[in-house]
Amino acid sequence: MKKLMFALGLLAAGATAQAATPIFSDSFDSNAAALNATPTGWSIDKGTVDIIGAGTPWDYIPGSGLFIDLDGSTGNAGMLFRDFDLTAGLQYTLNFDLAGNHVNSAQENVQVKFGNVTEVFSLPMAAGWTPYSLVFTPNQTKTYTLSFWNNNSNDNVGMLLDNVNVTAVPEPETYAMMLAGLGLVGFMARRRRKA
Ligand SMILES: [Ca+2]
Ligand SMILES: [Ca+2]
Ligand SMILES: [Ca+2]
Repeated sequence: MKKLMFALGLLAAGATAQAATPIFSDSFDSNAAALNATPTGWSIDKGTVDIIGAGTPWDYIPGSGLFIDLDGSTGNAGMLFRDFDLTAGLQYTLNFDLAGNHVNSAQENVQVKFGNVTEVFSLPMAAGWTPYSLVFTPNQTKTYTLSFWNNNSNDNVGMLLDNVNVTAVPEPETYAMMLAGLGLVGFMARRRRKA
């Protein structure tokens, strides 16, 4: 019985360690292409973004379906954001692809905020899709915001965004707690048999 519980514990911890659970994914391909638009499930603050790509005059990186120009067409780059209910003790990884401004050589930066983590990304003109990731481990279970905000406005051309996804895995400390929990279950099972 003891050996069985130990083996089960290892199995559970191993399986969880390998499997990052997908909790969100958006290729923006299910939207309708439009300038100054809000992709489904997202919100926009401070300005606008464009949904461009396949089937539009602005298919800068063919084969990507639709994607986001983070500087819309109103002279103010919009902050693209959405909320996530995140659980303390899980480690969340945000993955996304950015590409450079494909029209002019203006220096573009995109500020990405994921929960309490903020990082600024920059790519030269016409740079292709570049994968980035941010890791955030909440210390409280609550609603957090993910946002993308292009800083360089006034020219209606920003960096491009596609393939945003979020996965979750338990923190290493959580594995230890899971193992301890399984140990307790084994201990109680043994006690029940003795009683
Ligand atoms: Ca896409
Ligand atoms: Ca634009
Ligand atoms: Ca710009």
